[in-house]
Amino acid sequence: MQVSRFLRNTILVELFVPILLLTVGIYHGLMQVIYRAGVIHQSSVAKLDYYQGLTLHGVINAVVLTTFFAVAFGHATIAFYLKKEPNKRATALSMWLMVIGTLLAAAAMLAGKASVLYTFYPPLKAHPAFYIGTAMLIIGSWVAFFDWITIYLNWKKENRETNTPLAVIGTLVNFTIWFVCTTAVAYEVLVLLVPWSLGLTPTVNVPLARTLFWFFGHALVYFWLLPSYIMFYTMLPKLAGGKLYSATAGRIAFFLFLLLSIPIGVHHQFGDPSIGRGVKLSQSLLTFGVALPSFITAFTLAASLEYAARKRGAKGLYSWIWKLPFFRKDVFLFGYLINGLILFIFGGLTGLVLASYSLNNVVHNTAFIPGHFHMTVAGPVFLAILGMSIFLLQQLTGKKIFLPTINTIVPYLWTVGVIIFSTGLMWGGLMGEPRRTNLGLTYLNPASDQYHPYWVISSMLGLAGGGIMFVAGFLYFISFFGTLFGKRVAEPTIDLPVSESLHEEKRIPIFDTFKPWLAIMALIIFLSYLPAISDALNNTGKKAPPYLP
Ligand code: HAS
Ligand code: CU
Repeated sequence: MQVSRFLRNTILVELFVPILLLTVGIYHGLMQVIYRAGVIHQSSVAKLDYYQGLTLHGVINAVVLTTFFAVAFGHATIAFYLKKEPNKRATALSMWLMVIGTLLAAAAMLAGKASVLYTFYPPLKAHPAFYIGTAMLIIGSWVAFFDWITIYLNWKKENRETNTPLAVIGTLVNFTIWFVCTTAVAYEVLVLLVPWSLGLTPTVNVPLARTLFWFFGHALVYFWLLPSYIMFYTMLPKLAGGKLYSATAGRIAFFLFLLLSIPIGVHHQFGDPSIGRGVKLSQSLLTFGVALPSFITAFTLAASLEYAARKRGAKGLYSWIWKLPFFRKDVFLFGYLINGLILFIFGGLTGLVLASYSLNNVVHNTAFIPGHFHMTVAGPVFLAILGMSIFLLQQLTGKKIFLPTINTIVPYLWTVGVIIFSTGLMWGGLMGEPRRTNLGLTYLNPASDQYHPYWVISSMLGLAGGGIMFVAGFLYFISFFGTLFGKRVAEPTIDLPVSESLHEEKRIPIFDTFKPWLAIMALIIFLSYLPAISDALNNTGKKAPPYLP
């Protein structure tokens, strides 16, 4: 499908800016494993310290890249499926807010004035530019969303009896979750943190800030995940050469995410003394509930992949797997998506360990947590972002993929790296290895009185896996930038792969409307968060003085 030059350029900028910054983010990933394993203690290249590097790593990779990509991919999906282009002014405003906000936050981090990690828990305090920049990035993404709502409503008026395309349902569900959850972090930032950072208020209610952060922070992980789910449902079966087993299953999964993504943030606060046990237990149970749409997805996709393989003539109970197009360069996106899914089996299962209120105690705040989340956010999320970014780049510029063999093996290399890396971190975590700690300076430093040799092997595994991930990332950059600066060979287009549904998809009105789902969503959030916020307001303890890193 042809799209206007304006939309093409906007999407390209929204892919280019975060991928360029990602070079910094991935470099700091490598420095993390090097510091943690105690190989070197201070970066001799950029003179950045451990927490400054960890903040850049987390904010760039997990917040900037994911938000820019969700907006760019949203533009592509809405335009492709609804055949309507977004409003020029809103789209330009959205892009500039995101770009300028990111530059502000990046300047604060690079200047060493915002080494507060991506969770910016007070009493860690950052320069106001960090908070204001992040807020602008978020508001920019809202502007794009508001415009898509108008496009959707107009489309629906003209197509009352047509089922809204699954990818559009996914995009609108995702940005609704995003809009609701970011209002809490906007309150935290604008009402609590910015005045405090400017010196206008002397203290901050730390339990309230943390509770508002996690109201946002857990839903954030599904905001990262849902663009990948859209690709899994609407593209993967087609790329595999088959059909989607059930599109209705996809609709159910997206609406369940709408209901359950937000009211479970307290599972990140099982160790917070300010929140009562009843809230923790109920949100632990709801967390098991949110695994349901992922289980639905796992079974639907496995059935779709098996169908594709059998269509290609595969036989046998399990051997059909080898008929899938793992290393075919023309469907390289398949490799990115399938590797993400394989990692997500382990990422999801470790999430269920963490969701258990009692088991969580064993590993809370240990290296087990980054072990878990590198198999989720650095698995299905990151691989889908990389794959789709180079896919869209190729189509929107009409250029040929640079070094296509390299591009095809990147996701496999990355996956091997993540498996080794996460195994090291989770093993260490089970032995009490802390997260967010410069082990090389402390516990793994033989000269220190904190020396703790148990964690030598686990952090060395982390180093080996992290090194492989770095190489895969580096190869990706060669392929991405090589494609960007290559020669044009075709007309620019957007042609997303579209999976047909295996069973004829009848329109079921309840799965083609938002209103009742939004009402239930509001009710569950209200019931689960009213007691959490009330606890946070009432059990503040002593107000903490600001701590400047
Ligand atoms: Fe998590 C902490 C629980 C999913 C990210 N999580 C984190 C943090 C991050 C994160 C970043 O309850 C750390 C935050 C921090 O800095 O403190 N998580 C869960 C649960 C799920 C889950 C229950 N997490 C994610 C996703 C993330 C993510 C997705 C990013 C995108 N997580 C927790 C908890 C904590 C936590 C606690 C707090 C821990 C603490 O103490 O601080 C569930 O949504 C997971 C459900 C998933 C499944 C897997 C389904 C499998 C699929 C693959 C199928 C494969 C196929 C391929 C078909 C049940 C869909 C077949 C292959 C062939 C070859 C044929
Ligand atoms: Cu969570």
